[in-house]
Parts: sequence; C-alpha cells; structure tokens
Amino acid sequence: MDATISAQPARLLRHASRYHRLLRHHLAVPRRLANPVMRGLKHMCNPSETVKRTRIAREIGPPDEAGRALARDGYVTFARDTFPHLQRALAKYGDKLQAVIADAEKRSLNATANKTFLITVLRDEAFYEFPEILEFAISRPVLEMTTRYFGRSPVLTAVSLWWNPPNTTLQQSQLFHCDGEDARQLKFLFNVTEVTPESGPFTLIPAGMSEHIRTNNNVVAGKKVEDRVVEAAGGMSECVTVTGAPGEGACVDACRLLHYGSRGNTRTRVMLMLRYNDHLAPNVDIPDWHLRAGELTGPLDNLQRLALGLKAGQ
Ligand SMILES: O=C(O)CCC(=O)C(=O)O
Repeated sequence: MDATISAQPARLLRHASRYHRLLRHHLAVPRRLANPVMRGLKHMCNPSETVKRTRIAREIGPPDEAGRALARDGYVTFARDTFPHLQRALAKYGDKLQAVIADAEKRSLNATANKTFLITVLRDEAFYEFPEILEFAISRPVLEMTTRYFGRSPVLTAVSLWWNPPNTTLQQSQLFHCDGEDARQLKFLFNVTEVTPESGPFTLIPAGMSEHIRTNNNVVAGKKVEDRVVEAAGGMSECVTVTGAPGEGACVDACRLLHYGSRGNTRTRVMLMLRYNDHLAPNVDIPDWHLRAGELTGPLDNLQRLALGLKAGQ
C-alpha cells in the first residue's frame, strides 16, 4: 500500500478547534485575532500545500453556471438525478441506513442527548462501512464544485447522518444563525428519506438578504437571530427550504447564509451532510480519514488526497 496514504496529518490540523478554543476562551484572544493566528499556524504546518491547492483550482478552471449561482446566492439545489453516484449509494445502503436510524430510535438516544432535535447517528470514519458514500464525497463533480467555490481544493471536514425526530423545541440551530468555523464553507445536504415542510427542513436565506440582515444587526458567527429581526428586514419571504425526494438536496454556505432547521417537525427527517472547508479554516478539525483511506477504491488523485487531508503526490 502507498505509505503516504496512512501518514497522520499534523496534530494542529486534526484538532484545530482545540487550539482555537485555547486562544479564544483560555487566553481571551478576540476572534478577529485568533482566526488569522490559526490560519498562519496551519499554513506553517505545510507551506507548500496552499500553492498545490491553488494550482489544482487553476487546472479545474472557472465556475460553470451552477458555480456562479453558488458564488452569488450562497446555495444551489440539486435534482434527484444530479449525482447518479449518490443515488446508487443511497439505493445500496437504504436498508442499512434505516437500520441505523431504527437502532438509534430503539436506544432512545434522545433521552440523554443534549440536542434532542438533531442527532448525528453516523459520523466521519464510521462511513468507511459505507465506502460508496465516502467515494461520492470525494468524487470529481463534488470536489470540483467546492474547489471552484473556494478558489483552491478543499478538505472534507465532516460526513454525518442526521436523525431529526419530531420535536417542539425552539433552540440552538433551530434558530437563525451562521456557522462559525470560517468566513466561508460548503455543506452538501441530501434527503435520505422524503423531506416535506412537516419534516423541519433546512431553511436558508440567500446571500444578499443574509448579508443585509447580518450587517444591519451586527450578527457575528454563531449568534442566534430572532425571527422578528428577519421578519422586520423582509427576510422571511426570501426563505428557501430544502425539501424533496431521497437524493434531492442542496449545497449551502452555512457560514455566509442565515439558516435554521429541525424546527417543529411532526415527521422524522433523515439527512446526509457532507461539509467542506478551506484547508486554512481557523476553527475546524480534520477527521481521521488517513486511518482507512487505503480501503477506498483507488488510486486517489491529488484532489482526492488533499480532500482527505493526506499529502499530495508529485
Ligand atoms: O437542522 C438543520 O437542518 C440545521 C442544521 C444547521 O444549523 C447546520 O447544519 O448548521
């Protein structure tokens, strides 16, 4: 096996959020300073990587129409047939994923979890048991879209299967907010079961209106925004919901866009979430993809290796 594939990325890259927390909460460094410090430290771990990632983006070329819409609006939606690779994977693993959800239901994870409305029942390396899903996450169409968005090749920083049972709460990510790990990010959200308005769909405000509301209300990353603030700005009528059949979904920059989800479900929602970040994102970790990357159908090209946090070849 290629020995570089199992080489562990630097500790700082794998556990950046710990170092970010140390700076922000233990050393009281303000976010506007902590973020560039973390970027600088990450860059120093592997100075040639930024050049390699930018070169790959140049080779891939400029955004197509969907890419331009993504840059402008901060999201695009996908029809069922957009990604045949994903359709095949969901068809192959449909029963196994349902069994994971049924098991979570049986064990009543929600009785102990502090978040009872959005429960991650499969996370990151657990998807090595579902290799076609990981192979989809590092497939050319997905990585090319994210590379064009960031202007350099990204890192796959999370893969999650979300179980959203019916609930009546209104807290945390059920309120409008923006994610906080960087200024930009991309999440691919795919319906695993049919999602209707009753399933508490992911709900977003496109970039123009999100920026307007954030600027006028001094909304920093992570801060929750009350509905009345969005209402007063005229944002409610611009909300877009991610609903539809299994395999349909959207790609969303949840750092730029105000969004919420899992709100008032009367039906269960099951979603697959893939998250990509810039390799210098100050407050995000890299999962231990290196442990079993050799098991994926290979050979992996440099775009894929860099997405898994592995060293690029020559
Ligand atoms: O439950 C949802 O769909 C919202 C999730 C969310 O806020 C996020 O992914 O940042």
